[in-house]
Amino acid sequence: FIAEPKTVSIVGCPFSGGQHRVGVDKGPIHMVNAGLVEQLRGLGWIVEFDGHHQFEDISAEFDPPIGKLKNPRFVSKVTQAVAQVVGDHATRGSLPLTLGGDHSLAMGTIAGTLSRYSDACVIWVDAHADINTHETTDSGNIHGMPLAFLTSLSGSKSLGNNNGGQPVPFSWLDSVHLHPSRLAYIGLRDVDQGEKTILREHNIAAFSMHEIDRYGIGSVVEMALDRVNPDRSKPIHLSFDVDALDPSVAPSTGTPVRGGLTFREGHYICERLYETGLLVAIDLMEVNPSLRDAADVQQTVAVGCSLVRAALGETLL
Ligand code: 4U7
Ligand code: MN
Ligand code: MN
Ligand code: MN
Repeated sequence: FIAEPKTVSIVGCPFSGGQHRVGVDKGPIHMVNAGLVEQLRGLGWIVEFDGHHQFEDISAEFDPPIGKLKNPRFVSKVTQAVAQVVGDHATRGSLPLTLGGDHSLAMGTIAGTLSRYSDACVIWVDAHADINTHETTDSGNIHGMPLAFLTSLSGSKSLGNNNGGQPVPFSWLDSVHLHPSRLAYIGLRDVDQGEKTILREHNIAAFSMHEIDRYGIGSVVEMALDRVNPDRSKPIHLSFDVDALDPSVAPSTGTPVRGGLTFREGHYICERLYETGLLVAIDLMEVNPSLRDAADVQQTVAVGCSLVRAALGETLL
């Protein structure tokens, strides 16, 4: 495949239905207002700004929980639309850059990537594993579950078939299967007990902050690639949750966890993935400009833009 599209398509996803805090839907607008489009043009990319997508709301009244899952119909509908948009950009040979919004959106972005690149692997940079199933989730927040749906540990069938004659939420994902051997995590430090069992049982490549302390970020990224992309030949989807960074670096996010990646460690991951020439899609998720004071918000938005620039080649000499 053409390793490096020269066009990047920015997909703004002002969506917060996968969790309960207000404000994460404002993340994309802040990143674009900070000048991201111009910054990427400055790196030599053709930049298409595909707008801030307006998602038709399904009000809570018509979207009661299914089991523990909150807003299942809304999240399903939005992520299905995102999958279509991202898949279309990828199919046209452009690199989709999706700005979130909460991390449930990655169900859409990764499904979209897989529709074009069926052999793609996923590097998931996050404090959290986001692989709770309909059974293991405590919070019921779907932003903690996208990888369970993508790997088919959860799915429409596990939600039963009682949706008043309407399609069961997430049935659009029934045909999507990200094999667990195609997934590698970097930056984990807050993984729920049920998730640890899943990572172990499915032998998923998981590099926590402990491994980063032990081996250094340079070795950890190679170890992650060795697991999911040993020949460095498969397309790579990078899904970056800004809470992977330490809260002192990226304070304005919904579920901060201390002990995270430094500014450089976060950037190194992006730089190294760019350098492989294999990146085909990028997500930058969970920037929430409503949670902290103006200076913290500005810092978090700026770091988000900076990570994206690093993933698109800024820091390579
Ligand atoms: B994020 C959590 F219980 N695991 O399931 C859950 F700790 O996209 C957090 O990584 C999920 O920010 C965090 O609710 C989702 C919790
Ligand atoms: Mn997270
Ligand atoms: Mn599936
Ligand atoms: Mn996440």
